[in-house]
Amino acid sequence: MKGSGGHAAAMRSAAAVVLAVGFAGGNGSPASPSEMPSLTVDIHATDSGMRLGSVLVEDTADGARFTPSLSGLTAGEHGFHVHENPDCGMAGQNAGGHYDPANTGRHEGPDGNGHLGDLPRLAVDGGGGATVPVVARRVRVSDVVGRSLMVHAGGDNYSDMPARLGGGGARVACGVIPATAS
Ligand SMILES: [Cu+2]
Ligand SMILES: [Zn+2]
Repeated sequence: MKGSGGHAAAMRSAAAVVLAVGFAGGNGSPASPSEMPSLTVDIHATDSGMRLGSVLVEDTADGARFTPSLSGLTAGEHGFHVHENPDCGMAGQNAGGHYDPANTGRHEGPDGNGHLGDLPRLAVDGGGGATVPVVARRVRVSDVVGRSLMVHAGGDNYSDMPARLGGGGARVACGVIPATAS
């Protein structure tokens, strides 16, 4: 029976919180905190501008999950990052650098402590399609809204050595991440 009084008190204060939130919310705002935020990013080739598909970004308990539905890429692994600016122009150069809100200046991949935008490599099958989701454990959807998503020509060794930024080279496909999630 120990603690039952505390439980009752907790129930009362929880009820008070619900009441307070109800008043604060006023009439109308359809907040549904049980649903994880998500958004969809349309991806285009940076050279031709052709639409290659999209990437669904969702929060999960393990971090942000990026689920690609892409075609028209080259087979193999590709560097895949969140870049700073919501602009894919100039062959992707307008997107700026890897998103790095903590100003680490380091490319260390998804399990490092460098750029927050360092996502796991994107796997592309022999037919040029990408459908395998990746999860970036340090990232939340709210971190990446209003940025851009980039696919590089080459892979990513999650290091600045021997080549900077994982060595992925050219920016072949890009999409602007919407400014708000739903
Ligand atoms: Cu990149
Ligand atoms: Zn990086």
